[in-house]
Amino acid sequence: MEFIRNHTRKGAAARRLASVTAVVAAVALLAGCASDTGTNTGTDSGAGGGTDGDLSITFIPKQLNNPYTDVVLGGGESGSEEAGFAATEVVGPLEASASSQVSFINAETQAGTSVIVIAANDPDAVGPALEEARAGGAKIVAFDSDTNPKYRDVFISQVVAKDVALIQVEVIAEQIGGSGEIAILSATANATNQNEWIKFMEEELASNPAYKDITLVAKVYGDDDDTKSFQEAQGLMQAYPNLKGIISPTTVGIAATGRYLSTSEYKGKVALTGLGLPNEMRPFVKDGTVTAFALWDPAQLGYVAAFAGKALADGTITGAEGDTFDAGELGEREVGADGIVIVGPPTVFDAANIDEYDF
Ligand code: RAM
Repeated sequence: MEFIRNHTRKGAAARRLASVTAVVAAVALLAGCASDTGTNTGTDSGAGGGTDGDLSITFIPKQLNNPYTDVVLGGGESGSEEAGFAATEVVGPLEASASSQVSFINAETQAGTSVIVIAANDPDAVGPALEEARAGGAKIVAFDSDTNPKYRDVFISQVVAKDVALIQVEVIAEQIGGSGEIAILSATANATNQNEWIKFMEEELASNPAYKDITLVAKVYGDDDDTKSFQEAQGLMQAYPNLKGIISPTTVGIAATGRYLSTSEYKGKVALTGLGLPNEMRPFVKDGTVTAFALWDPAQLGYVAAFAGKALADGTITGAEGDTFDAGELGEREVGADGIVIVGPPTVFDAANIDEYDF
C-alpha cells in the first residue's frame, strides 16, 4: 500500500529527519520538567524567515510524554515556521485524562494566541474552554483526535477513519487464520480517535461474513500510559486463555503489549497488531512478536495542521467544505465534509519494509 504520494516522498523524508531532531529536543525538555501536571515548551520559531506580523500558534497534544506526540510536534513546529507564524508554543498535560487540557486552553485564551491546535482527550470536556478561546478571536484546529465539531474550525485527520480501522481488522484476521477470540487494548475510554476506529472495527466484525468466526471478547483501556497498558495486556492473557489476537490502536498500547508478549510464553502465539511507531515496534517485528502493524507519518499531521491554522488566521479559509489551502511541501489540501482534512493514507509495516522508516 502506497503511503506517501510520489511527488511528496522527498519532502516526507525531510519531515522524518526533522521529527527525529524534534523528538530529541522534546525529550530533553521533558527531562528538565519538574511538574507532574504539565509543561510549557515555548519556542520562538521566527528563525524560519517570512514571519507574519504577530501571529502565534500553540499546540496542545493529548499528552506530552508520548513518543507519538513528539513526532507530531516535530512536524508541527516545522510547519509553523514554514507557514510564517511569529511564535510557536507547545503546552499540555502529561496524562491524557478528559479534562486535563482545559487549563492549558484557558491560558492560551488569556495570552491571546491566534491559533490553538488541539488533539482532544475528550470531544466535549474541552468545549466550553474552546468556545471562550474562539470568542476571544482564536482559530481552533483539531488534529489527531477530534473535538465535537462545533468547537473547532477544522479537523486534521491523519487518515480516513474507516480505512485505518479496517486495515487493523484485516491484519489480525489474517494472522489468526480467520477465527478465534480477539481483544482491543485502546488508549483512554474517551479518546475520540480510538473510539471512532473501534466503532468501525466492531461494525466490520459484525457485518463482514469473512469475520464470522472471530469474536471480540474484550475492550480494555491502557490510558496511553505505558505501565497501565502493559498491565492491561497481562490481564487480558489471564482473563482470556483462548485469546488469539490483540488489536491496539494506539502507539503507547501496542508498544507496551509488544513488550509484554515478547518475554512471555505467548510470544509468536498470540498475534498483535494495531497502530505503532516503526522505531518503537522494530524490535518486536525482528524478534517475531509482531508480524505487521499500521500507522501514518505523524509529522505530516502536525505540519498540515500548522498550515491550516495559518490559512484560518489569514482568513483565506473558514473551514467550509471545498476550501483549499497551501500545505507547504505537501502541496494543496482541501477541506472535506464536516470540516475534515485528510492528510494521507496509512501504511502497513512488516519485516520487509520497517527499516525504510525512521520515526
Ligand atoms: C497514541 C495516541 C494518538 C493516536 C496514536 C495512534 O499515540 O492515542 O492519539 O493517534 O496512538
